Amino acid sequence: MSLKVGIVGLPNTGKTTLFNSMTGLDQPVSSFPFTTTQPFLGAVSVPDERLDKLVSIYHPKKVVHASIEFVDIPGLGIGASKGEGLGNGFLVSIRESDAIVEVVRCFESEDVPVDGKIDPEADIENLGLELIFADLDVVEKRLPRLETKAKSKSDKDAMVEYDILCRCHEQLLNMKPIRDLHLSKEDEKVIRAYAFLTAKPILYVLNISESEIGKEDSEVVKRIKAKAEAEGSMAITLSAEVEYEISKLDDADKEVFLAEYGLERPGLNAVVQASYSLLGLETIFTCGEKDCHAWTYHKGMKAPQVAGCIHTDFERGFIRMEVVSYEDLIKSGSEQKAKELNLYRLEGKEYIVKDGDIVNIRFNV
Ligand SMILES: Nc1nc2c(ncn2[C@@H]2O[C@H](COP(=O)(O)OP(=O)(O)OP(=O)(O)O)[C@@H](O)[C@H]2O)c(=O)[nH]1
Ligand SMILES: [Mg+2]
Repeated sequence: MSLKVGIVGLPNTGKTTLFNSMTGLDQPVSSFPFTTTQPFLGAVSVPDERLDKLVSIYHPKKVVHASIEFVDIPGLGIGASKGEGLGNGFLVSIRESDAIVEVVRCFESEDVPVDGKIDPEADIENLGLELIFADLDVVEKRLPRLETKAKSKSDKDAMVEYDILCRCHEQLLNMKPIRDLHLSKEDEKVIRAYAFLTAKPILYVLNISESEIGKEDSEVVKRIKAKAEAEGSMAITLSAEVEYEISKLDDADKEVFLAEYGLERPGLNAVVQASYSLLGLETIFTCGEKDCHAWTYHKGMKAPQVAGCIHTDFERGFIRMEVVSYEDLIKSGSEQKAKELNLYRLEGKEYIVKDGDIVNIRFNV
């Protein structure tokens, strides 16, 4: 399942620093704005403590994490929609993303220049406006033609699409993102092809100063988090620079470093996990002596489709799915014990798979 998360933000907010820490790549970072001039793609494996526990039960030869792709997108300057900075040519990279991680500068640093003062709320507002302008552009180009078709009343689909697009238009004219309309699943489907930027789920990564790590959130951060939550988005704090340093350490040093900052785990884990959940993804596992494997599927999928995420033959020839929940397996301590306790179930084609299920697929092609 190939899903992409676009990392967006104003220039010099720490996007590439974050991208490098997540992917282990080394894309250029500097204190000059617009360092990144081309979108760059990297795969990130999804940290999952459940998989680590399963490995301690099965001792497999191989461990495979689920993974998602992140794209480091060049900074979007204020006025990008009017051609400022690198212009908005990179909006297409955002359009191609399934979800957005917006990096917001909260850190103070004399080495990294900033226009005026550090103002994360204004930055979020301004970047949001750029995306709104871009969507408005798309809607306003499309509406007149659709209106003619819809008003002729002969084309039912055009009438439905016109109605939804008018609602989007009004929302955008009020300078609000389409995401806040909370469209129904059916309506979303009708306008999916437009790939509206402001309709994409968003995670705000608030890039705070090193000295703020582990402390109570500042008032600004509290306000941003509350607003994100109210609109059904998410916001987390981390220091991209510290995350980058941590990512370069081996496991033992990592523990020490994290403890020094009073952190239980790297902030990156939260970024990846939140992105995963914004994308509506969940995980199942297949486990054995050979390998422990995490697989990604869309929340709400039924057993045969989920089986198809592992192998198309599994969907085509699906018979049954043997399932034990993660909690039940861990509680019993081993597969054999779980079987003795009758904790394994046989599920059929209508079973809606649950996050954390450990599965064995029976199929025949
Ligand atoms: N103090 C501090 N500096 C940071 C942090 N994150 C990034 N920086 C610095 O900020 C500058 C910009 O970082 P980048 O990662 O290149 O930022 P970017 O958002 O990718 O920038 P563009 O590609 O130009 O849009 C660099 O000098 C980084 O070292 C942080 O958490 N704390
Ligand atoms: Mg960059």
